[in-house]
Amino acid sequence: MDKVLARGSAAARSRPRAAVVSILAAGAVVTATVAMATSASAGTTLGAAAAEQGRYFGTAVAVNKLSDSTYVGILNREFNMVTAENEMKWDATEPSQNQFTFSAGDRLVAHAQANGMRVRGHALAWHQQQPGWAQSLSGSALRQAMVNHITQVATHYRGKIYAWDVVNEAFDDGNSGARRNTSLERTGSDWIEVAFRTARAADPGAKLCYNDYNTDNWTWAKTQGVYNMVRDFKARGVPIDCVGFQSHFNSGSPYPSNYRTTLQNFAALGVDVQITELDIEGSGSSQATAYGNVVRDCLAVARCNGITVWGIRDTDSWRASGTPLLFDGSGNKKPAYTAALNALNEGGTPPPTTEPPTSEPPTSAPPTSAPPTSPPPGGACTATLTSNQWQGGFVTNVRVTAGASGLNGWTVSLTVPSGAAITNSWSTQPSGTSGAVTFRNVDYNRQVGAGGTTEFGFQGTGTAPTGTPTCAAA
Ligand code: G2I
Repeated sequence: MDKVLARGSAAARSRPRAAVVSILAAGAVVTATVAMATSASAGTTLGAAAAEQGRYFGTAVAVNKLSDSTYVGILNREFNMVTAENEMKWDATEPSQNQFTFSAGDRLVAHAQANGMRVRGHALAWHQQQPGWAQSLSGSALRQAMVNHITQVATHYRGKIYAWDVVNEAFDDGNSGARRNTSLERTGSDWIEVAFRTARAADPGAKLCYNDYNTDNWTWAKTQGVYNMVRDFKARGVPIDCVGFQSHFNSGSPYPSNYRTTLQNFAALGVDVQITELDIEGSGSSQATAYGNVVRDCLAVARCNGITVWGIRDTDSWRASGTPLLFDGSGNKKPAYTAALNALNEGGTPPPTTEPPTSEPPTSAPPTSAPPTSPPPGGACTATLTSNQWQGGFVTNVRVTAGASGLNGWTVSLTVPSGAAITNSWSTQPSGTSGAVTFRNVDYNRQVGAGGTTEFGFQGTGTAPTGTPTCAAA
């Protein structure tokens, strides 16, 4: 990681270049040395050029190709972010329930760390590429399996992932703008926010993204559906940090002229945006133009963190016949490569922070809840419950609001109804699973400022608790 960032732009951006300039004045030749305030120096690879702009340039990697020297040569030379094309998906990491295999994903993380690259995690919860055992589950059993999967995988990779695609492709194609009807959706419409809260609890340092395709055109119903969900999540304090735009472009779903508008509008919700699976079918100058446009659009949006292409050579692509990538089958740079590199070197709007992070991710979670809408209560704290009940199970979110003195540790006590049992919880340590249960803060949500709020949650079988729990300072 350090290697790439060292190649990056801090010095280049701030260092004025000395140039020897000949000036013809009044018939005399005067040679003067002037300091020119130039833009950053041109990067000669995608990764270096992106780093000059405070961005990354990544690719999807198939781990079984790490023995192909042409492939690895391009990977190590050009890219400073990697995504596992398949190796961190549910079917790959949990082939039998609660038995995890991380070997292929671990190989990619090791390769990335050894070569100064960061890693995007893909994907924790998705209706596709589920193992057979998960495909046969439904309702609370599937919900619980999803929560366990996210917890185990995100915990295994804790501290090593730049951003996770927590939920992938949960919206319908077509004109409804509605959520996709999947077995996950049928566990309760809050499954997406449960997934995000679970991921935050397991790896508080990773950015948490929602990732989808056909969300690039601002006028499309699917784009609007995702936008409304993200707006709602931000308003309610669901821990979402970023939105991934897969950007698989072809004649049926071409690069839209309003792409930049889409990125800007999402960023204005207070999330980062990332281009996560870029490929553009075509060839020659039209393909090159589209690649250049995508790069310029990302650079124009301060919160666009970077771009990942979905493979290295055309022959590596899931859509190989559409020749959608930056290198041909022999590993030669295509016109699209040159267009992307040139667009990176043109520069754009700097990101909000001048440099990408150079240190380990923070160990405490960023705030996840919205500011209070009412004045702080008189006592130490109050707690309110919001539950989603389905047949046989429930998810309860608890919002803790600190009183005028703030909190340095807290407990919330309630009674789980008879016959019900807690099966999983996040952002808290419960004293038990049934009857009278006290929930204690975890490290990262111990402190709550005066009038501030924090949230935790739990999932269970049976009937959700109701009423107003007792909240106390600890
Ligand atoms: O479909 C393109 C991408 C759309 N967004 C989510 C991505 O995760 C998805 O990636 C593709 C991979 O590029 C393919 O490589 O996801 C496909 C599965 O949905 C991947 O294809 C699978 C094949 O279906 C399997 O038969 C094969 O065993 O790749 C596997 C490994 O080669």
